[in-house]
Amino acid sequence: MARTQVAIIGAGPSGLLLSQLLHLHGIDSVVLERQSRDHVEGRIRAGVLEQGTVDLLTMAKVDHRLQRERLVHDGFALGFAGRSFRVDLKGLTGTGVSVYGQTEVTKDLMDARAAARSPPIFEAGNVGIAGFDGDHPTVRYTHEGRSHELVCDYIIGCDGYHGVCRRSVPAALIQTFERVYPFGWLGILADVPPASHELVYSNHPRGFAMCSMRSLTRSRYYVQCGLEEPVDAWPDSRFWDELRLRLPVDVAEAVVTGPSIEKSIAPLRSFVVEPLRFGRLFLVGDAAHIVPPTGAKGLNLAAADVRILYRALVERFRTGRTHLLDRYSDQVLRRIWMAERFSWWFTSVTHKFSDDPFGHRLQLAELDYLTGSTAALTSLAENYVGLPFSPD
Ligand code: RFL
Ligand code: PHB
Repeated sequence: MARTQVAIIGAGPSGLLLSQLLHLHGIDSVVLERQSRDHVEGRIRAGVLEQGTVDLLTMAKVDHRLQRERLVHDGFALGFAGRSFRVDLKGLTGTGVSVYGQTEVTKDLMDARAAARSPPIFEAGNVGIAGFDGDHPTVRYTHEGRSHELVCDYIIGCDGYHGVCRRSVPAALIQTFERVYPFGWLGILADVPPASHELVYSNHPRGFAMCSMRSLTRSRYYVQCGLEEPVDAWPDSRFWDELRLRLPVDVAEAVVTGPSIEKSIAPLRSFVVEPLRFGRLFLVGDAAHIVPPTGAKGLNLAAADVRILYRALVERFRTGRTHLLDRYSDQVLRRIWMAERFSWWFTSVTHKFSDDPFGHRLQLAELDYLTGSTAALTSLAENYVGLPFSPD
């Protein structure tokens, strides 16, 4: 039977970042991951980092490549009613955002954990957690055909929306809040230069579209699509045609097409559970909350949870005091609900919700108001770049 101080389930960005920060503070952890390293590194997901997330990655000493390769964006464009409007993030808030893929963040963290001779245990099967309502939680799993048991002080569920940790909590102790949207995002990645040097979010009567990027030679584009549509119904040519129809004309004309190197459909969902602590089990990141990707908040919110939790764990192991752990759930839920609100709102004003001409007119009025009001724009900008953390 093995022992560690903190057992972390899931080697996504939350689990890896928590493990790395704990390691830098002399706290020992084991990360168990269901998938292979290649699988985890190959998932194409988020692309925008708030400055608070960059700062945390710097604290975790995994910002070497990030500082060199990130693209700093001081604004983004909103397309609607045939026009395009720039949101000057830097001018409105004093800060911008960094474009650097989640794939790269994950790779940097994996490299750091491997360099510290503490890589995750990949392809850990049948992970089961127990005893978190008492003083001696345990994690059971199988690896390379053998069964293992890990005894620990705390279990941290960083295992995403489909993970095992949240599902291990008795139903009577946990409350779920959810909103499912009647559409998804079809995303493609292509090795072509981006159509615009900044991101573009476009409200169009045919549905939402957006332009993002991973580098100056790799573009990421999305179009709103039906939930029932198979990816096969979207050959590249159809995707490029639909994208151009939905973008402001100047952006559409600048789109460079090419073969997709990844294409997938993600459903949109808002989801939160409360609380996030159950005795010696804590939920972090997508295991506890999901936002629709419109506000680019998913990964940043996961990092914000880690920021609060690692300090609470450091305090507990240094002094024995649990007051910060006791506050974790309430503290992170405030920020989570603000991000839920913003992501829901930004989705609501940019997407097509069935054939609803009245609703579409309201969206246009809201966007029109935004472009004419510094107060409204500042609200959008301060949420997009990430709300400030309370002083440490
Ligand atoms: P992750 O990244 O889902 O990592 C969870 C890890 O846990 C593993 N796991 C298990 N391991 C062991 N035993 C089990 N029983 C396990 N069950 C699961 C999984 O294999 C996985 O490796 O959660 P984490 O670390 O909290 O990170 C959160 C972010 O990944 C997430 O918020 C964002 O990627 C959300 N998201 C996006 N966010 C954005 O800001 N912009 C985007 O464009 C964007 N696109 C996306 C996304 C999420 C997606 N998902 C989850 C389907 C696109 C997709 C497709
Ligand atoms: C992305 O680059 O994948 C991305 C960027 C911003 C978003 C969503 C996705 O709001």
